[in-house]
Amino acid sequence: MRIDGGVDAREERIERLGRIATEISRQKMVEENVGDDARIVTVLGDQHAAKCRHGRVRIGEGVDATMMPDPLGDSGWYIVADPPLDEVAGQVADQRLRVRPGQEEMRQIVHPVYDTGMRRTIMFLIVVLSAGSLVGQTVARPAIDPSEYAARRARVAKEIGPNGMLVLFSPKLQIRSGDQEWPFRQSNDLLYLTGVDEEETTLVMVPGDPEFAEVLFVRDRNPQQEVWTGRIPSHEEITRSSGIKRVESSRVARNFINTAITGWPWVTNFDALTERLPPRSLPHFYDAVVNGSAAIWTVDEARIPDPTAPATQEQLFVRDLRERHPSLLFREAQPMLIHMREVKSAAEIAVIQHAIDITEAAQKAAMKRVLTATSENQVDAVIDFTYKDLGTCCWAFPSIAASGKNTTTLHYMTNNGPVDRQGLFLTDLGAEYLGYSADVTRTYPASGKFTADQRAIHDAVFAAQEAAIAALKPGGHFRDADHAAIAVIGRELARLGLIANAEPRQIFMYFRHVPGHHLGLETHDVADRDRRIEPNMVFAVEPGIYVRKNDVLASPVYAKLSKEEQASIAKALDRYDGIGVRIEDNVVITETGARLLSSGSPRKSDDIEKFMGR
Ligand SMILES: [Mn+2]
Repeated sequence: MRIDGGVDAREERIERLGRIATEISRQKMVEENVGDDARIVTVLGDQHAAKCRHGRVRIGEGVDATMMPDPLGDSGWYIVADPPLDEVAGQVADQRLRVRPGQEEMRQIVHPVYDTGMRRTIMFLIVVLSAGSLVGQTVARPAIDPSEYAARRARVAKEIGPNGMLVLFSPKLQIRSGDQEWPFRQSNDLLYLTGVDEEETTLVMVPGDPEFAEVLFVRDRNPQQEVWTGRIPSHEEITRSSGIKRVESSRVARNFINTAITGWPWVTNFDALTERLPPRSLPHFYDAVVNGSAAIWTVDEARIPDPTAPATQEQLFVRDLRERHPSLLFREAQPMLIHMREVKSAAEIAVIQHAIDITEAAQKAAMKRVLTATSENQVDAVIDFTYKDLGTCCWAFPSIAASGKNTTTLHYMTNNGPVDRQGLFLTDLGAEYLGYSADVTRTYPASGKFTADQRAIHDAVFAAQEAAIAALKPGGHFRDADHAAIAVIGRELARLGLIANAEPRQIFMYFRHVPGHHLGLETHDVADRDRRIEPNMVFAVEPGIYVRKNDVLASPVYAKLSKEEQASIAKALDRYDGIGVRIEDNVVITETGARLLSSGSPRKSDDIEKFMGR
């Protein structure tokens, strides 16, 4: 980044930083002093440079930095900078303090965390940072190592046991209209166990027969087809990315499953045959079929039960096998996979953080754009632009860009109304990265300046969110966050005169949804709602207040109130009608509480106004 040094000098500096970082991680337990040209500071979340739009941590010009994530996830990231951060002529933001300290304060931050930070375990180096120019900057993106997919499959193998067979299919392409298809999206469980984001993929695991413990069926290379639809990865490439050694053609997937169940030899190359009647390929599994202990594990249950929906591939598969092989047992794999997916690995948290960073860049772009936009569309457009510009293909869910009264519609997705200059603007956004979702909502004034009434509602929701986040800790339950948020919202609604007293039915007139959910491969990630909170679970926390005057006046709860109560509420409704505020942030559970992952875009009223520059 030292621009005057030229490209060679810069690369040399970055390479040297990489070496320093590697040295530190090797000597982490014994060596605390890393020399005169490097210091370590712990910060939350991602780390980027001053002129970089990601904007989590700002580092002044002329600084190269490299960073390492803390795999334990509770003390954040390590930055090695050159020159040392406390000599940087710029600003470094430490989000834990929710301030953007200047140089003086910076010195105070660096040194205390320097010692404790060094004692943390550092396992790998993720991001080599460079900045100065947005074009051509080299930012290594977080990824999930094939060994991690292998470890997940090993857990599944153990769970389903030697008599089990797990079968997972990728979804078929869906028709949008005519001969146009929707973009392919891999099924989450298949993605979770293989990382393979390809259509026509089937994972079959038969742990009892080691040769076929893991078989992945994928498309073959096909030059004719590749001319039209792009490159198909080779089987070798699939092996490299997934760690699955046995990769076969998708054309023979069902044939293989039938072979395993019927006890035939599985032959793909007849020329190599030396015996007329080769032995069974999967003798152990076949024995289990014969003695009635063979179990087919698949995800049979639909997430949203709908008897009129067309059957999924898994459902058709199970239906077919039940008819033809009545002795087979069928087991639902979903609870096992949910249990695994609820607790995230260090690599998953880094990937989610990346999705969040991109989402927050979009939030900040939206906050700036709304100041001059005349239509919600225009704000939506910079959100999409930001996602793609920062290197992710798409959203995890359709963006909500709502102006004025539309902020009170929970899942508003029309995004084409005019911008109400006096109203609030709400953007509920989630970029998707490597299949993982972010989910961050900000509500801000379209003019850049909150009115007193808008601010009152915004601050009430913020207080509720802070209370909910503070209530999340290992051993607890997500309901604790729910109760904490409701308590604050009830108190605040009563204070604003919008309810007569803080009873749940009255609060429900303004806050109808649950205050959060697990976050992962799904935005509303699969979860066992009764499970206690554990470290490395990731949640979105999203309380809100939505004032819809006519709905409240028409509600049976309102009708039951006394005339005086009704009159007093009606007055408050006139004042706050059309104000909808949701604040949504993402947190990871640590050993002691919850750590904010989405501190890179302003959350508090004052910070929002300051950021919007009005
Ligand atoms: Mn959400």
